[in-house]
Amino acid sequence: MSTTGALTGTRPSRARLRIAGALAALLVAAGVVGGPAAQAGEGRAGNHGGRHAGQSTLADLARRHGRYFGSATDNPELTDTAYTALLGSEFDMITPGNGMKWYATEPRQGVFDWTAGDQIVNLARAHHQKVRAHTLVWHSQLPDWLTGRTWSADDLRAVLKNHILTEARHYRGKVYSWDVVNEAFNEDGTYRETVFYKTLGPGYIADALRWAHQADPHAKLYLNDYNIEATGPKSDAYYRLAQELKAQGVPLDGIGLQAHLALQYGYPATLEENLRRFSRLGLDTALTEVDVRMLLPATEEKLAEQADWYRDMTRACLAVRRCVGITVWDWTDKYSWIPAFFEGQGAALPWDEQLRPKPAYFALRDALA
Ligand code: 9MR
Repeated sequence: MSTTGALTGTRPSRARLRIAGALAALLVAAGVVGGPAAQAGEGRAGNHGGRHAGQSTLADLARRHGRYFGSATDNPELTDTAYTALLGSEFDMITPGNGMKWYATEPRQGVFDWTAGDQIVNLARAHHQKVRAHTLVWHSQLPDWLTGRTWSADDLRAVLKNHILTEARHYRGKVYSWDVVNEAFNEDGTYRETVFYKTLGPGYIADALRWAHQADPHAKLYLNDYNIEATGPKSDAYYRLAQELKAQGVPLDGIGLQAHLALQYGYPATLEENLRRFSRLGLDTALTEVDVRMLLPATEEKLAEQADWYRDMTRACLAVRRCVGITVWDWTDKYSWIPAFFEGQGAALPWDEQLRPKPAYFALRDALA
């Protein structure tokens, strides 16, 4: 994926940065957030990843606003018990980062494998968490049998229908929502030339939503993409498509704004306005894959600015009634996808690689409090 920096926006004032920096320093001094005392990375007694025993979690705080607070996770991380402890306690919504993607669930045509997805659904159940399921139709992480040949429209349509019906039926009643189609548009608002678009035309999106609804009538059905946090050609394309789909009675419930942000490209200043216009169409919205990366090394100032962005995004969601919740794309820098995809960048999540809370975590609490 190439998340580009087409976004522009206002940056927080230096005064705000100083205040955030001073606050972080105070928290470090008070031993609330990992400073030198926590450098060894040991879990401090009574402190659960920044939260004191008995203190409310991000999910508790979000719930008071009628929202959820979630995290993505991935199967290989689930052997890390310090990691799963916080995953299981701090959040009330889980998204499998990879386990429900086409390559994982239908590795051979017509042969389905639910191992990875089920593991995460079962873990979520054990912790009384809901699941945002991700994703039924995407141009990336497709199995070789699908990408390695050409398809007639009739054959690909049958393959797509079978995949959606089978997977959405398998998880029927077990997931809160589905990202039915992921990343369907280019930056300029034209349709991405995926195998589905090229073979089936733009109608594949409406078909996918209808089949998903047929298979799981209670799941909330989303279209999901990155770089659509601000208004602009790409999010306008979703707005127009959503209008059309609603007018045609296609079962679309929400738009997922991934929110893979980068400090060097500026904050999406029109986020709230953007959420609001989808709301007015009668759609839910959600921030579905939030992270805020930066050029490394992370400095106190960058972490303070990052904290401001997490706070501002959360406030934008809370300000719009139909923004139903926020999911971070995993919660600790230890398991972030960023360093492997963007050389020299990282530190994107609210907890660091030693699972210690960063200023962003406290900013989230602050926004939700
Ligand atoms: O988190 C996922 C990572 O483990 C995979 O290697 C990567 C492959 O593209 O996909 C990541 O998740 C993506 C998500 O499914 C869709 N939006 C962008 C995410 C980051 O690439």
